[in-house]
Amino acid sequence: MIIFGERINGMYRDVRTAIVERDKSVIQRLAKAQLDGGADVMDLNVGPAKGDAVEHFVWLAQTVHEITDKPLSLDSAKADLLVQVVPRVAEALPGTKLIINSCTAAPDYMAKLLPLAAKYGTSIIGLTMDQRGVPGNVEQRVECGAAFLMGAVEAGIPIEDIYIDPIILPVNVAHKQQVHSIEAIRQLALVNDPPPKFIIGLSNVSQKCLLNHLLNRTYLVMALAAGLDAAILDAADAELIEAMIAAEVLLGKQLYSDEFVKAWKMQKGLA
Ligand code: THG
Repeated sequence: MIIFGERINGMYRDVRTAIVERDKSVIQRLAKAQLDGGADVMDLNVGPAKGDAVEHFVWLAQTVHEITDKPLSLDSAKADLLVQVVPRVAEALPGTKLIINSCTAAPDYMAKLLPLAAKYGTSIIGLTMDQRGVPGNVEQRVECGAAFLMGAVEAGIPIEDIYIDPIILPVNVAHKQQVHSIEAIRQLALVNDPPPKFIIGLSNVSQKCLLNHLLNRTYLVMALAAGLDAAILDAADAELIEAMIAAEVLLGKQLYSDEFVKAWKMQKGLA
């Protein structure tokens, strides 16, 4: 599974403060913890940090790139911000793979972000929602995913660079939607050959819930069984990563050995 480290997000107060104060050490320490946990990609989100969001993004990307060559996921719900940020980061860090996180299936989002992804050779994440919001049923989620996928392929984006995100909502506010997201992965994986990649923002499922770590790792295993390829998660959560490794062994994606957790770490250069 492709692990996107979630922790460099201005939603966290320590990150927000470090961005505004341009304190590299805080960001690099948090990023290193994600990398040490097995992150393959670093998700960067400036959140509600005060000041110039474009300059914040460029600084965050440069700061994280100083300690890793891994791909960077530029995370914002604002298409107009991403339109400014992607060319700046691409220019500042030539050769670094970028992921646009995220686009929706709404026509104005696709018109702004799909040509941008094609021009800069980035990957892009498409959410299964459109201008009407997050669908309340599986059928419309699948329709949005299919519309995004068709638009992305038409824009010339290679299938390997296309991710679909069936939007995870918190279980304490949106009862039963977690099942819709999983069913959307199953259906979209079946109707597309070759399929795009499927990704979720895992921690959404347990936001403001007690036993959030337990909910996260249980849901990750369920989604992996349905065909998930990637997740934005806290790679520093060791029990979560262990549940992921065990699921991959049981799904036949990795060979069993008596020390399968250690084998995974060695394969990643972490042990
Ligand atoms: N899909 C895509 N991108 C995304 C999301 C998604 N980016 C943002 C978000 N969702 C994924 N990142 C996070 C990061 C943290 C949390 C949730 C999602 C989180 N944090 C804890 C909380 O709020 O309870 C802890 C907060 C704290 O300690 O301050 O839940 O879905 N494509």
